[in-house]
Amino acid sequence: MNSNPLSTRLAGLELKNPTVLASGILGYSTESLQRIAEAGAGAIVTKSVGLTPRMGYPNPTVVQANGGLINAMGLPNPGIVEYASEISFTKTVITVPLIVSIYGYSAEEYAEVAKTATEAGADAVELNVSCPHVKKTGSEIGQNPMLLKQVIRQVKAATSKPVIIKLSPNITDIVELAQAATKSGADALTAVNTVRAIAIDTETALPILSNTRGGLSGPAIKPIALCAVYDIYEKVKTPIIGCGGIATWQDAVEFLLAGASAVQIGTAIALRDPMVFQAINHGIQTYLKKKKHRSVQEIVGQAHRN
Ligand code: RRO
Repeated sequence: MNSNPLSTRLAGLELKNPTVLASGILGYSTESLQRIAEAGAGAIVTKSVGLTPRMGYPNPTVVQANGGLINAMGLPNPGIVEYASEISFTKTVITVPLIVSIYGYSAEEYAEVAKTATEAGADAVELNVSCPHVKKTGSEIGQNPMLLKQVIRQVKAATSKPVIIKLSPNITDIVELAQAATKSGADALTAVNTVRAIAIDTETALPILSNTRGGLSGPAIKPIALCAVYDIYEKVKTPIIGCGGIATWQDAVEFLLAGASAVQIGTAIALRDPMVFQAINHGIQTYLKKKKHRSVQEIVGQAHRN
């Protein structure tokens, strides 16, 4: 038996612990991703990258809200051709799985980006089909089961690596999308991306973000994300990665009990610091010991036992 109680398997990936860097928080550079790996993350997800470079939106792109952050970065990225060499270099430096988040404006584009990322050394791809505020990609794809299926099928044909689907909470029934993703061969589901939100400046009497609307992350969305994980776990067998407002070990354990096999941490790094990974892992381990569990895998979905 594996003697590390925190180790877990997820969509064919071996993780030394169930905490994962969420997409979008620390960008692309090897140095910042290495810093998170050294802080104790069990895997790393990059910021989303597409086929061609994108500038993103002008400032302001982030505004603080009660219990979180509202962002509308607008998918700034260097494009996969430019980023491929950084993926290869990052792989020579970090020892935890590297998951490359990708987006596209069509199924063909998603597939092409997935292929290039895989050739560059990605251990898995996470499909961003849930960015709440960029037109013709993100949630415009992920809110439509037919389009979502096409994208996943083409990506699965383009890569032999695990394909993870990041779902949007901005939908009536997230379980329907989770089922569509599962039918098309998704290896894991990340639940959830940010919640559509807005902030207004009373002085200027205008929205604060240059894009007007953005996505809310952080503790304010934790109960929404937790409910999404709970609902999906009831109906779908595909492994789930919980994401949304996880800042403490108690948050992480709640997501595991709801049915997540791993958790992603994002805003807590921005609002606190990367050491949050160590604190969360230490807390999970102490909890497992206290409750006499040998492995983190034993508590996945335990809240469903009645
Ligand atoms: O870049 C963004 O503005 C962004 C993305 Br791609 C996403 O998936 N979720 C989000 O809140 N912001």
